[in-house]
Amino acid sequence: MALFKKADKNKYLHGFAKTNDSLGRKLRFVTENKKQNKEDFMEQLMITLIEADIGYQTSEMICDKFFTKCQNYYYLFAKDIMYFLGETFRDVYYEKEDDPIVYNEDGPTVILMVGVNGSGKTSTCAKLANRYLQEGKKVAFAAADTFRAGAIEQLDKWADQLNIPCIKGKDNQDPSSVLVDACRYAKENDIDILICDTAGRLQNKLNLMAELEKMSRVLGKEIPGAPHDSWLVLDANTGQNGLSQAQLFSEITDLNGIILTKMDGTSKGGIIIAIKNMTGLPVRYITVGEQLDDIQDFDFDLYLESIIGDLQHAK
Ligand SMILES: Nc1nc2c(ncn2[C@@H]2O[C@H](COP(=O)(O)OP(=O)(O)OP(=O)(O)O)[C@@H](O)[C@H]2O)c(=O)[nH]1
Ligand SMILES: [Mg+2]
Repeated sequence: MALFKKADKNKYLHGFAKTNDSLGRKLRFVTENKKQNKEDFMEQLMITLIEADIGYQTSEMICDKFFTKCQNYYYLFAKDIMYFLGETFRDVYYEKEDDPIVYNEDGPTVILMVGVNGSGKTSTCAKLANRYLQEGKKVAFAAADTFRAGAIEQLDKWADQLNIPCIKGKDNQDPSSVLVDACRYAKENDIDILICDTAGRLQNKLNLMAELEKMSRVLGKEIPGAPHDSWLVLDANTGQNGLSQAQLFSEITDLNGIILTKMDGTSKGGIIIAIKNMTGLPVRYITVGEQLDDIQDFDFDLYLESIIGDLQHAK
C-alpha cells in the first residue's frame, strides 16, 4: 500500500485535522499545566476524553490504564505524559486484534454496505469501487436500495462514471431479489468484488432491520459465505449515537467492520477508540471528503500521530 508516501501521509493526517485541533490540543493543554495536582489532572483528562466522544466507559478505562502506567514515576514531563497516553490508546484499541478483511478465494467477494440514512453508504460504494478498480479487480454494484426514490439512479450514475455494471431492479422491488440477480451476474461474469448498496435504515425500524436479515440470508444462499464483509457505514459526526447504531446493527447482521465517513468534518475522532473498545469492530476505512479518492485505509498509528503528534518525538 502506497499510503506512506509523504503526500499520502499528509493527506491522511489532514483528515484528522479537526480531531487534532480539539482532542490533541486539549490533551497538550492538560498535560502542560504544571500547577495542577494528580486528581485535577485525572479529572481534566477524563473530561477531555469524553468531550472527544470516547464515551464514559472507554474514557474511564483509558484513565485507569494510564494511571497504572504512570504511578511509578515521581515526576513526568508533558512529553512523557503524551507518550504514555499514546501507549494507553494503543493498548485499549488493540485489546482485541483486528481481524483481516475477508476475501472470497473461490468466486465473487460480496460486500454489503449498511447504515442509517445519509451516513454515506452510496458514495462510499463508489469510493471503494474506485480503489478496487485501481487494484485491477473486476467490480460490480448491486443497487439494493429500492426504498428511497432516486437511490438507484444515484448509484447508477457512479457506475457510469466508473464504467462498471450496476445490477438494479425497480423502485420498491424486494431488495433481496435484486441481490439474487446481482450474485448470478457476478458469478457468470467473473466479477471479483460485488458491492451491494442498501437503503438507509434507522436502527429502531424493525421491518427494515428484518429486511436486512433477509438480504444476508439470501446472499449466503447464492454465494457461499456471502456477504463476506458487512460494513456499517457510520457518519463520524454522529458521535455516541454511532455506538448505539453499531450495537443494534450487530444484533441483526454479522458486521465485520466499520467505515467512518465525513472524518474531514468532525473534531470527534475519539469515537474510533470507543467503537472498537465497545463492539470489537475494527474501522476498515475512513472517508475524508466527497471526491472518489477521498477514502483511506484506517491506520491506527497515523491516527494516533494525528492526536498525539510524532510518538518518537514525544519520548
Ligand atoms: N464532506 C464529506 N461528505 C461526505 C463524505 N461521505 C459522504 N458525504 C456526503 O454525505 C451525503 C450523503 O451521502 P450518501 O452516500 O448519499 O449517503 P447514504 O448513506 O447513501 O444516504 P441514504 O441513501 O439516503 O441512506 C452526500 O452529500 C455525500 O457527498 C465524506 O467523507 N466527507
Ligand atoms: Mg444511499
